[in-house]
Amino acid sequence: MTSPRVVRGLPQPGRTLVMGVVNVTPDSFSDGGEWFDPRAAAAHGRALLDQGADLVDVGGESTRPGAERPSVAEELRRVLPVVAALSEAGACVSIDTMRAEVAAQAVAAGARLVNDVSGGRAEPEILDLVAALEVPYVCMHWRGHSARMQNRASYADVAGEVADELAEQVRAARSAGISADRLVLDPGFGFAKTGDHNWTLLAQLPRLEDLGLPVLVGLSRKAFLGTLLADPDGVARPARGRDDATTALTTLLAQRQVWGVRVHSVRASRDAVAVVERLAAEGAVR
Ligand code: PMM
Repeated sequence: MTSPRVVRGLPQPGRTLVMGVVNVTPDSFSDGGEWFDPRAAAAHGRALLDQGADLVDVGGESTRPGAERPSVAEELRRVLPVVAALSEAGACVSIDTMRAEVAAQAVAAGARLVNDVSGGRAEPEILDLVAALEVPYVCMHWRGHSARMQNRASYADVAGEVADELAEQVRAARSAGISADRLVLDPGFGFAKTGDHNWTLLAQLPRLEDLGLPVLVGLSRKAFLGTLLADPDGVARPARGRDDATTALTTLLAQRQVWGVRVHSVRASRDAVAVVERLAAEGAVR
């Protein structure tokens, strides 16, 4: 079964959506520091739009394992000007935050989607807020903050447990009043998961799709790709060298008709989706 591809309030291009990443952080594993200045971050977001991003995901907290959390005031200082500038430029902006206060102010500044990597577990009141604001919500599988999450990477059946725990998070979101047509699921690759867990979960994605909601996948530049592409001495490929593998994954995921992919290299993923769509029109894929 493939999951639905329509989310109320978001673009519906009839193909896999490409969400571009704008991390306004000093320390993200993938691009840490590069867009820390809000003006640089907004310019980067505009460049991602030019490359064809359907959504631009703005985040002010690094979720790298072991990262320290910024204060609420600092997170707001990082993201608000970027959300405002990109919304003004016509982008469909997503706010990547676990905090209700940040989500509220970002939506007031123009964000149209709340991407909560804790899926309501860090601050359950974010669910009430999202329900009241009537904005779409990404509910990601999560077992704890970055400082401790890798201690919780233990599963007997990773896909089954992630699906069950996500279903529980979705129940909480639904009972807070978020409508089903505004919900997106995300398996949370790399969050309380080892590289092997990521591969198994990716291979068994249909088990999450069986929950009947659109699925967003964030695999871009993640560590398990660095391990896969390690040099002959076993040294992991650095984050920047993982974009081609990321694009290969986008191709496979577009063929599976997932709702969206969250990536750093937008043009490459948009090209991959275009290729899949063109071949699908010939009846050659799926
Ligand atoms: N990964 C990161 C941050 N935010 N949001 C969603 N929905 N899914 C993800 O997999 C996800 C996320 C960490 O990656 P980054 O440092 O490249 O932003």
